[in-house]
Amino acid sequence: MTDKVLGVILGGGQGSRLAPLTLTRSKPAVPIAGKYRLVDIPISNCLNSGIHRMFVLTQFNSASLNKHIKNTYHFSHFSKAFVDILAAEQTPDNPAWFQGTADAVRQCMHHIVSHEFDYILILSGDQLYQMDFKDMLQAHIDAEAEISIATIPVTAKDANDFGIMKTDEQNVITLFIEKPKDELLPDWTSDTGEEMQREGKHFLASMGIYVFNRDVLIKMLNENPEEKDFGKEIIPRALENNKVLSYQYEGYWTDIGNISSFFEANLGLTDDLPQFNMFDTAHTIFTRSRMLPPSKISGTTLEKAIIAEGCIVQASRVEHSVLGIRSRIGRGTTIANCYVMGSDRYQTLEEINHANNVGTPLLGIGDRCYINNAIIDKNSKIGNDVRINGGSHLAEGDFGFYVVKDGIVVVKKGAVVPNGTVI
Ligand code: ADQ
Ligand code: ADP
Repeated sequence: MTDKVLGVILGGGQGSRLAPLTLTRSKPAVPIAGKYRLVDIPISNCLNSGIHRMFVLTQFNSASLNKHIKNTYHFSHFSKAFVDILAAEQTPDNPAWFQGTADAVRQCMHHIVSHEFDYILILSGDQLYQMDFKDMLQAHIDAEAEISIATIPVTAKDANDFGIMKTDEQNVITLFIEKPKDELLPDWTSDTGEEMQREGKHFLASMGIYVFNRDVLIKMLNENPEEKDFGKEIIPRALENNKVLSYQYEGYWTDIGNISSFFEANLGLTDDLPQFNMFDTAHTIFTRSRMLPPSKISGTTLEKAIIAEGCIVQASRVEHSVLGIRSRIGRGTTIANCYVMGSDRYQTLEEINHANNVGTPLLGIGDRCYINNAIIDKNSKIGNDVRINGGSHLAEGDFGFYVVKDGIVVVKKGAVVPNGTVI
């Protein structure tokens, strides 16, 4: 069954909600959980579900994304598996970038249809979850559906961020509204089951995960070239002409498309029993194997910390934080509630001596710093005695080498933060 499926991962539009992490890289290449990239999540879900052919659609084709995909997803010459990046491209008929999710698929369709498949599985690139798509495909086939949408019960507070639907007794979707306003919500409750109702989850939300029969998708995209978006246009129209099934999922699933949800999802991994289980060998998350040395830690109290490979940590305390590959943290420093992404390389001893002689910060985080509520993007150089204390007391905005969003301080990739800086 999964041989007949092609995966399409929507890698991101402008990526403005995740800025400044997307300033110099495309969204699928944003690092998560210390050693992965966002795109590893949907790709791993496909591979674990037996779907081995996929395209990643991205608005711009960054060097880091290309390198990551090229270096990570190797398949045997004897298999048909591939992970290919399709970036928005100007053609004689189309000078524009992708205008929305459906437009992205439409513009790439000439590449996609050259492969054999009966079903196309469309996935978002900015969600954290471990789902077996085989079950969803089986439900789609059993119900003889033309389109299936994975759905999840949500509360009224969350309902206006999602497409919300209503179904009949056979789980066929009868009504759909994209991101309804608060005043409309009372009309949109569903019977989501006893357990979900107890949690106050009365609304059936689209997870932005779609299975389309090949011909149905091609026809819809060709016939309605003005329709740019699945949630706003394609799905509402499909209800008029097609059998659209809801496949209800109740596992952990979260959108990580903006800074605060991205931050929460990363720090959530430090819980004793995280909702997203990186230790589940049945759902391995694949990523590049880098052959990094083990991490070296000295004099540090660690409390709810995730430490990736290749780190050198001499901090006094690391708490409720994720330290990414090759992170270096100096003596006497406290890191709390932070995602430190780490570095792409190590400095040589000569570079370190030179920087020490001229008094410029080293790659990583210096001595006697206090850093709380922050995301430190890759390759930043944070000096000694720096104090960064994120929180709602800070004004929001872009302050050059850092941005404050929802109280979270995001230090930009490659930033140099001088000794003694206070934020
Ligand atoms: P949103 O997530 O708000 O809602 P959207 O911003 O269109 O929808 O993004 C969906 C996915 O496509 C994301 O991974 C995004 O990065 C990517 N994407 C967006 N524009 C793109 C473009 N131009 N090119 C390539 N990729 C692009 C959708 C549905 C809702 C549903 C939620 C669930 O519309 O109905 O409830 O997903 O998260
Ligand atoms: P990741 O672990 O983030 O996937 P790599 O380990 O491949 O990334 O390293 C990321 C990038 O850093 C690579 O492109 C590598 O070439 C680059 N890099 C390595 N050494 C240096 C250096 N001395 N200066 C700048 N960039 C470097």
